Amino acid sequence: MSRKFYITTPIYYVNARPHIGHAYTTIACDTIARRHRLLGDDTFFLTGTDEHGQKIERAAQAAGKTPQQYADEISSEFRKLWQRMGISNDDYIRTTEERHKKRVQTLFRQIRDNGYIYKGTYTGQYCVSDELYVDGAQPGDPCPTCGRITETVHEENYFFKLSAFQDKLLELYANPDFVRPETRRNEVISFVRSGLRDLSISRSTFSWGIPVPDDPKHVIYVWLDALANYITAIGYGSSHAGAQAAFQKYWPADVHMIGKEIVRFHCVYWPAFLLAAGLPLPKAIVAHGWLLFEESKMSKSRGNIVRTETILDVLGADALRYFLLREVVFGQDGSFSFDALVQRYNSDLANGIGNLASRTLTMINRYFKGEVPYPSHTVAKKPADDVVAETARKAIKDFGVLFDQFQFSRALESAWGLIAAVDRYIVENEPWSLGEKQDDESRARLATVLYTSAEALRIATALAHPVIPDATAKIWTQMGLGDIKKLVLADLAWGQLPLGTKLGEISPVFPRADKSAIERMQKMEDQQKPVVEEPKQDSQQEPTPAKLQSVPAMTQSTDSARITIDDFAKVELRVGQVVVAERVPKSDKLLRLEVDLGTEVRQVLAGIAEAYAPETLIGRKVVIVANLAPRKLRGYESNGMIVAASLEGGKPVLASFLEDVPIGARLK
Ligand code: ME8
Repeated sequence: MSRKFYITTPIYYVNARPHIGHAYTTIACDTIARRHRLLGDDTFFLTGTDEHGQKIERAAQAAGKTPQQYADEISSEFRKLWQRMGISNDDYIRTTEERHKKRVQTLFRQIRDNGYIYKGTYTGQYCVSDELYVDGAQPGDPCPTCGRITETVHEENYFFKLSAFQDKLLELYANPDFVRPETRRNEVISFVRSGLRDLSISRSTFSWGIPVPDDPKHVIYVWLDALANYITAIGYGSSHAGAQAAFQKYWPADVHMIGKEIVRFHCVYWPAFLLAAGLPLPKAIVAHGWLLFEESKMSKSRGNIVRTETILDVLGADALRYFLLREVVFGQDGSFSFDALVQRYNSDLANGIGNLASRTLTMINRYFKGEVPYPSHTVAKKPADDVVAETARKAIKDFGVLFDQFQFSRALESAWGLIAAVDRYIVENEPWSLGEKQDDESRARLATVLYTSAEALRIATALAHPVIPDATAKIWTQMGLGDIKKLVLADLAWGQLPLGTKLGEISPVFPRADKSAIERMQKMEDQQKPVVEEPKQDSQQEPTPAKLQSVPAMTQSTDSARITIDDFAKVELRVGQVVVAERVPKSDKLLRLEVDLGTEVRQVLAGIAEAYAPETLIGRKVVIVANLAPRKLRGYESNGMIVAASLEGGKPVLASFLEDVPIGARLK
């Protein structure tokens, strides 16, 4: 009887378009799901979008749309991207779907009926970006997770008796497989040991959410709503027999895969909700690290994202899948760069598996009329043949063990170790020289060398299939082996390549990428960023305004120091309005500002406290460098820079306008 296997990604917020950070988790899960299907497991792979809550409501407002319109648009972008990438999810859940909403209400009722929900009043700080109640924070304090300023919430809420689960949760963490990797498990243990407070699980000051059953003034806390997707999608709370059977079959999940920033929600809140509802717990929660770009976490708010589409257009989905799983040590943070991507692509895909396939199959075509030759077991057999077979056997074993421990990088290393071994074997055995000779011994040796190479290629291809499904499916067909989906991975062993197999048509699977691939991808990404129009070549027109920061009179600008209009276009200067200004404790110079840019409110730290009293700045329009990488100053994240002239002695004077200008206007 086949085993069941249920794996989930987080459901992604619809306040941002998908980027390769989201693709990373989805690819990892897709790869695991594919491997389980090949192993014969009855596999269910779920992904979707998280569409309720204050953050989405505000993002929709800023975009001038209703939350539903907004969610529809972005959710469909995620869905289309996964389709384009060939992601093999079995369902796609949206939290605004009726099926989800009803079932979340059922879950709420169940927890309430079991005595774990009570009404109270919450006064405290809330981070809208993380949709997180920040215990112990004071008004004006930054969120410990993202550094954004928290908001004060004072409202009547429903509370969940989280404190009742402290001991039970600690018992759960005794199982080392429940939270992985170890570092995350330790973090969770120390968080829970430090004491759990009851959790507010409803909000009443906005309405974009699922109404609390029997009290629709409240909407259910977005994290309870979102986490429940893992059970609602497979039929929890449904009255249909089919859905109930699916829930019985697939729940509990085998793996919830997440990024490390949402560990607390998954490893503390989620199991507690399930325990309160009397439901079984997931078997493992696996947290990976962050993809970094230009040294900070890739995210929309930092403006340092790389779109997946760019890589798909230039190198294809397999290249991205391989790169992310091979290059990033799973569990740790990893940097993304186009240079590294192209380098890996060329060394491991074009020159690695791609080259092995084309050279081996081309020689079988040339010397054996396209039929897999019979190896010799007698005169033409050499110890080197057995070494390749042994390397392949070890790769099959190691790949499985490492992969099942989520060590994708090392698993791929073992499969590519086999490819490197065959490459060396081919060089040392020179099949092209053997092919020149007509004597029986040379022919027999040639047959053995090509059979050995082809068999090793088949094994590497089978192992790599879940990671690079398109290319391996092509190699499989080129080898004359038919549909790779029919492969039974559990039976994979050396020596199964049928003799005399007629090869299919051969074509390169990974054409080499040259340097222009990097430039093309870079350019495609730059084009996505807001562009400044070129000034018209009109002699009557004023030149581009002088720099806003004052330049000491002595500074000579030389040609080499000049920048092009494209360089200038990279700087996004916008008009913002100060909505909050306050001194930063223990700093004479710094003010903490919250600046409304029309589409969002940014926290910016500015070194202007000696020149401006904070209260004089409220309501003032300022110019802000909006696309500056964020940095931390005295524990606060500063997201942008206020532009000021710097006078002698360093006194700053804020840039301002004589005419009224709308918030958000771009300077160019
Ligand atoms: O947190 N590196 O949604 P989200 C690696 N809706 N992974 C990244 C990443 C990066 N730079 N950026 C995003 C939410 N991710 C909630 C989840 S689940 C019940 C609700 C991936 O849109 C990673 O998996 O902020 C991370 O946990 C997830 O996207 C966060 O997506």
